[in-house]
Amino acid sequence: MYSELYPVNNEIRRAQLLDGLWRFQFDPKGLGGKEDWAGKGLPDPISMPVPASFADLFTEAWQRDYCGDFWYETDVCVQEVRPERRYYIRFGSVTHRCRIFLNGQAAGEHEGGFLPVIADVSALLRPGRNRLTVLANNELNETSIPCGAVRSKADGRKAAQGYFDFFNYAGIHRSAWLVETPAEAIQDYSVRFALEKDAALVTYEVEAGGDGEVSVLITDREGNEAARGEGRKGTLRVEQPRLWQVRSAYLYTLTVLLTKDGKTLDRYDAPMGIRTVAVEGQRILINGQPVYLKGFGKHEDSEILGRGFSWAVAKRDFECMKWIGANCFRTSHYPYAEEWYRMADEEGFLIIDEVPGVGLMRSFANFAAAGAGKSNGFFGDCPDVELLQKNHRSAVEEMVLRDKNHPSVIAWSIFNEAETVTPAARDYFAPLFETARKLDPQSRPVTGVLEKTSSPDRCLCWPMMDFICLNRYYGWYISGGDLEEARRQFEEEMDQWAEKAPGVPFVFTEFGTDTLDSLHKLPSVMWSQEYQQEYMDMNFSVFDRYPFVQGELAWNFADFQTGQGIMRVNGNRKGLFSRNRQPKEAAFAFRRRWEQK
Ligand code: GCB
Repeated sequence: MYSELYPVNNEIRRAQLLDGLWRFQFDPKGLGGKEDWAGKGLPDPISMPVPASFADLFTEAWQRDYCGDFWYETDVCVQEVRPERRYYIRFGSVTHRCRIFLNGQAAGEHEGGFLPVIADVSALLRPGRNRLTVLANNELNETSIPCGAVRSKADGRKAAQGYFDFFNYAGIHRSAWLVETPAEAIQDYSVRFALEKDAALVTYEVEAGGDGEVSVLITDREGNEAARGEGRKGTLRVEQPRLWQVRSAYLYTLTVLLTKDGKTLDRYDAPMGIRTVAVEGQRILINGQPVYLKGFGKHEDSEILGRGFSWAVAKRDFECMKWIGANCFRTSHYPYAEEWYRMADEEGFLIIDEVPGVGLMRSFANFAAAGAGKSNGFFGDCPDVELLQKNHRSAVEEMVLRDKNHPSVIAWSIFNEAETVTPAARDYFAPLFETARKLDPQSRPVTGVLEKTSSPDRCLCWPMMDFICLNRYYGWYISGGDLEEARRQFEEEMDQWAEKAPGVPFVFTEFGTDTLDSLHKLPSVMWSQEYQQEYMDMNFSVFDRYPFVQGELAWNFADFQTGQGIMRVNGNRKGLFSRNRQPKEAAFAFRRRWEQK
């Protein structure tokens, strides 16, 4: 695996941003390989912005719903190529899989659409103009995550069918870079913390190529030295530390230096927040203090861009989340662009970081059937469970490697609403939980998100979890329109959990109602603004009855795009904010509650 370090520019490293207007071509017949489009150039390209999903830029349905191979191409220009340097092409993600070519030569490939793609192009890059080509594919199947299928239509078109409730957006969703490092470079680092009365111990480990000497330096916000050390591993002492606190972040700078014979070979600077995370009894602790998680399950989703990253959208989302009094979000249902985590580090937000382990359940529409407790198996009859698990494990490994140093990340989520009631599911998940535990230097809690079928009497996977995440829709998928009956059923289940898993914190990672911002009705009906509020009040009163409930992440932060169907009105409308990030009425009630909580 290549270094996942986020690209930086300094006196040694170069990171050239390749975002902009690229050339693009759909390849429904899969001709590009045979005709050597990578070698000869795309025969009939149109222009395409990067980063963005391609789907919502077009005006024709076949383009929006396109499923299959598609190509991107651009020129990468460099002044010189030096033998003592290494050159990498790096994408924040390409959805769902891709192959990279430089000047017609294969440079790398990646499976999975939500984590970085890195290709070493040192041997292929030439001074002057280079042609960078990406062959991408957005088909879904049951061996890669997220899971889904491809249906072939009579006219030869393919249609992606996700076993999940979000639009199957695809494209180059995150920034593209040409990264240049020295040949002997800093590859990776990790930090973990222990707090003493008036000091913090920062234990670090650096991976670097060659036999150069490593030193690390911690500086505070004013640029004063807080600690310094020599060697590839060690423990540093920061006296009177300013801790990274929830919604009150303090970031030091960690500088890693690689030197040889007094000469600096490489340098990497990164923000560093000093904080600890632990689960103790029924509580989640940040810096030893209990924290109640308030916030949302989100999506990377906005008008026009689809799932493409935008600093402006992210900024607006953080402002809305601060306004409403949130302190946490889950990256449902896949790891987000790294820039989200950098902003969360700065804003003091907590993140439950989730792999795309979604759709691992056989049911007519996973979210609906699951919400009503009607799933039936998956791992027993999935075509190649070993390959699925291998891809799932790679996603866990890459996510932990990428995100392990972010103070905002407080937990890893291994799946959303998977089948968890069979021994096959338990055998499938146990090693994935293990992988996250083994790789995380900060030993963060590991969790998974349970839907209704994963009930206290049937779920076999909750004992793997450090805290238990529940998605519950009493009053929507269950007893919709009758909140009294819904409350009764909800409390019945909670009483069972109280008995089954005493001493474990619970976090609600989903609860919500589809709500149209245009609909008012008295007395309330499902889909109205009034119903959303009454539903939320009922949920809040249940959460407040059970002291082991340690968080409430509403579904969803904002309305978001899904596939078409009889269940969705141009997307999922469970947002507390509309898709263009304006509050629905219930958002004000959340704000009042969260200001107090
Ligand atoms: C769920 C899923 C989520 C759906 C949501 C819903 O349980 O985890 O992806 O969007 O329900 O609104 O149905």
